[in-house]
Amino acid sequence: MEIKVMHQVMEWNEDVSDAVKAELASHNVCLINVLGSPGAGKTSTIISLIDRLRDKYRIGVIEGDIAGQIDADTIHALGIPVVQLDTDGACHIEAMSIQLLLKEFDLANLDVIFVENIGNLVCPAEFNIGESFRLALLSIPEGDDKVEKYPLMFATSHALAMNKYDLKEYFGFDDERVERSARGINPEIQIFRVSSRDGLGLDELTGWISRRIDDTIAKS
Ligand SMILES: Nc1nc2c(ncn2[C@@H]2O[C@H](COP(=O)(O)OP(=O)(O)OP(=O)(O)O)[C@@H](O)[C@H]2O)c(=O)[nH]1
Ligand SMILES: [Mg+2]
Repeated sequence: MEIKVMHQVMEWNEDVSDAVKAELASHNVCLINVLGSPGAGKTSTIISLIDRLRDKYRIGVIEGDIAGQIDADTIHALGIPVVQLDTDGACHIEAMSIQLLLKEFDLANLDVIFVENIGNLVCPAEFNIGESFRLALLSIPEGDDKVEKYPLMFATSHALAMNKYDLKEYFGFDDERVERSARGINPEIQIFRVSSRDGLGLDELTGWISRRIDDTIAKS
């Protein structure tokens, strides 16, 4: 019985995800689902990307957290429209929440919405939220075995950014292992080595994201 209920929730989420996609397409808005562990650098990376993309695109942010609004306050201080989604302890965001939150934005005056998903390598990967594409972050201190141990997130993401690359030497992190295991389960995945702290690799990541945004907007 429990499995059947879960199955229905998943199917329902897929329907709502499709509806979110259609609504975003009707307004020419690209939604980017940013995933990764707590502390992987999701907020830091979103801020770095906003900095590099805001002259070209009108950007909004949805901040998912299980409590508080620390990240939303940080984004708000940049003068970017932001909505905090408090999941009340739930470990992921569902499409229905995005559908409701879209009403808080002036979609006619936006090109891009970043969604910072809940810090978690497991649950968020299971739920489509109407995103145009997924960006997964894996930070160096988490270890180079994480793609093998938590494959779904990396199998379903369009890009993987190894963040905190400035710390690589301290952690003996084998980035080739990560690249091999990610390509093994997802041959198309784009892989970037970045540091949101010192800017390494962010121009490449920004260039790829910008092309994906342009493709999405052109298709809608
Ligand atoms: N050395 C280094 N530190 C970083 C880098 N990116 C982020 N940090 C630091 O890592 C910590 C966590 O970064 P956040 O951006 O808050 O991470 P997050 O994934 O948004 O965290 P949650 O929202 O709590 O899940 C902060 O102290 C950042 O300053 C990086 O590239 N290098
Ligand atoms: Mg954050």
